[in-house]
Amino acid sequence: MSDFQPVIDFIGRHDRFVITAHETPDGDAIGSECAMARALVQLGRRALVLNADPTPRKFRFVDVDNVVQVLESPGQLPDDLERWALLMLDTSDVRNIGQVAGLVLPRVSEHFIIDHHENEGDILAGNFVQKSASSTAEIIHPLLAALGVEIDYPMALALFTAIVYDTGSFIYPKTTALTFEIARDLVDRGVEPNMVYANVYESNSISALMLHARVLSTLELALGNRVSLLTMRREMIAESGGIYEEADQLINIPLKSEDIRVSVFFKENPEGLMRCSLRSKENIDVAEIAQRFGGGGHRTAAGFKCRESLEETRRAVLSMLAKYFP
Ligand SMILES: [Mn+2]
Repeated sequence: MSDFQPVIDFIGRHDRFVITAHETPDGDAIGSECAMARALVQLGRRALVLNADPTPRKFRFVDVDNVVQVLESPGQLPDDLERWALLMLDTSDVRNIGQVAGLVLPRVSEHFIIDHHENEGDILAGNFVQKSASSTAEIIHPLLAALGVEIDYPMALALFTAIVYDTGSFIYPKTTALTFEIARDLVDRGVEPNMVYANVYESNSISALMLHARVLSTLELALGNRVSLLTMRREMIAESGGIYEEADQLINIPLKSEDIRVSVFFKENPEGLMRCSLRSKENIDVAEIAQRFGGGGHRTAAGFKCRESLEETRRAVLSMLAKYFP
């Protein structure tokens, strides 16, 4: 309980909160925000959820109160923003919250971070970063108990979805007995795991399937078939009619081959911004590589925004990985 005291004090000091999470929000970002917003309202506070990017279609079912908005213009912000506090979830890097960093962060009275990523630096003030947690939702669940919040069905659904997403359905390395204890509690509160699975993993469009076919056809192998590379160009998104986020799980496919130890996925969004995602098995620390390029993440799952050309970045990533495959 005492671990949470700084967060409890932060919530005690304020009555209005802007909640945000990282750009291109994922299941953990959206689920954590929805649960936290509802919990704050239960505690008699006001909560405004503002993100840099839209909620992916497959996660909209957890936003039962329809509270998650995209911050597009300063007109959406309350006039008395200096009386509000900012709660940043699922990222500890202010470069990773898009326009919220410029429009909200400088004006609020205080901000606080709840996160589980292995990023270095850029933690400005109060924070609760637990790198061992499988997900931000896994931190929020016991926090809600410490705050005296009664976890209702919408909060349970949001937290369960967040955990399912961030643990790859309870299989990624940070999945622990605590993860299952929390999941058990959430199922006790009415969450149906198959309903969550159907929404998150069986709700893609046909255009997503066509996009997957194109991206998978770019597969290349490097470093003695230990490293795989996938590339999604924005033309592939346009030609297939798919959506950028619909490709986010493809990075896991090469890892199904026993020999592949690292999966690298270059993905260009419709605006032309190229990101690089990295996944690894065993002792290969891809967070370290992502940090060298200004990004971050976890030991086995990390990413960064490409600042150099695709060819240069690709060469640099492969040369950093080469030490693992002498
Ligand atoms: Mn997360």
